[in-house]
Amino acid sequence: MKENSFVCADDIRSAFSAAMSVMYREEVPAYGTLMELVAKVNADTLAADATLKGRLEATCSLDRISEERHGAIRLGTPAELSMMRRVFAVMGMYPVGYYDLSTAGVPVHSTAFRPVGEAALKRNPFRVFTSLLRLDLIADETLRAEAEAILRERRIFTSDTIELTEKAERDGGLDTADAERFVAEVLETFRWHDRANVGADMYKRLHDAHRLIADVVSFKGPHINHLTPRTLDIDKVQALMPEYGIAPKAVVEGPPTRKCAILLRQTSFKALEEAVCFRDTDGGWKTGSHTARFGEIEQRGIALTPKGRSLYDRLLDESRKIVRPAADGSNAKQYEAALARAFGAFPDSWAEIREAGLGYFSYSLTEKGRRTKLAGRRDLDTLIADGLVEFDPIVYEDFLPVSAAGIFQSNLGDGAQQEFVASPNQKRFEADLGVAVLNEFDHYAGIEQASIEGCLQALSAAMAAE
Ligand code: OOG
Ligand code: NI
Repeated sequence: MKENSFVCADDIRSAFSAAMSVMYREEVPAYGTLMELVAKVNADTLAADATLKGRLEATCSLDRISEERHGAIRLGTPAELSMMRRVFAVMGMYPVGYYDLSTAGVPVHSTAFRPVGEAALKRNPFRVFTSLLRLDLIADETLRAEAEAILRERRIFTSDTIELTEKAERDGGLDTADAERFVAEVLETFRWHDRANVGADMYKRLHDAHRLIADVVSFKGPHINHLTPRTLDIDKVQALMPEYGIAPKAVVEGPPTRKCAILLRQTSFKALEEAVCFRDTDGGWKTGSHTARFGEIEQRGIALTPKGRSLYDRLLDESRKIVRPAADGSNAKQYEAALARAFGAFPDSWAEIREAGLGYFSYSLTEKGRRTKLAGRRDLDTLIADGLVEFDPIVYEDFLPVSAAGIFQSNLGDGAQQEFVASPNQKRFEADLGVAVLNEFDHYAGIEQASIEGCLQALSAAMAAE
């Protein structure tokens, strides 16, 4: 088969995220309402800010601004995780970053499967935050063995998904008909099952150990638990949710509202209680309920360097020592005030952030730079000072462990706080995954460095062409 008859991985990912969106809106109507609210707030924000509109027009497609940027699943076994990695690879999604959530009382560790490289991100930035359950953190050995046995029996991928993934690996891609079939088959893995794999008693025991364990072990597959569109004004969507009949979580996770957005801000509406049935001993079904699925929104800012990230972590920690956000929202205002005060120490202009080496930037030639020829190389700061080179923030494409924990917690119910001994185990995670995760800092540094080289080369090429 000729290579050019393959569908590009970016297109398979786009088709997949569009199909997920349709499915999730049908399954969780409140999510459709959230999407409408996000689209409205984004339209209002663009209408009120011509500069923002112009900048976005130049860098991304405006008609897709309110589309999903990520979703999340929770897997039960190493075999599921490594197969999931192979499935995502067909869609051009690779594991970036390692997140240990044990410190936050959630017995999972995670990575984000996402497109890597500027071109692929621009085509469609859809990512899936993927967690693997850590039964090793469960004290009750009997229950752990039972949960393992249940998980061992289930098959979360259709046989066609496996066959098509192997075909893509063997041939180097999928043709149009296969790609379409692949998307439809993979969707099955993410679908909701209202019939549990277990009886009500087992569900209760799993649930008593941790709600998240019940969510992973009790069902046929790793139902998508949320999707997340992008908003241009997260504070406004958070404030408007109740008016639309949606209950938001208590606070927005991440940095406070700022002029120069950094990293990632996110919030969600609380998971809904849904009817499910459990296996009865007499072969019938017994009705009950399960709470897992929600909707989330995100607003992204600049990717921070290790130095910027450690400042972020320190300031977040400082403000949380003063006020820890309560799940019922009773101290939300105090938390916001403490957060804003702590982040007064984080520079809030692009020039200062750049000078202090806190963030990653993409460099390009100015109009003047494009007309200029230079003999020899100059350093970057001189080129900027001379008005030949300008810089734009590189967007953060990853996640934040404290924020992710806040999202998990708000959807596990208010009584679910539980302590685990912190035990990050990236090596174990990578062994289960079958590859090492990519390092996000290397990725941003690479994009920045390539943009600098591009400018320097263009300036001397202009010379050579004379
Ligand atoms: C994942 C929660 C983390 C995010 O955006 O940080 C997450 C989950 O609840 O499974 O999606
Ligand atoms: Ni999320």
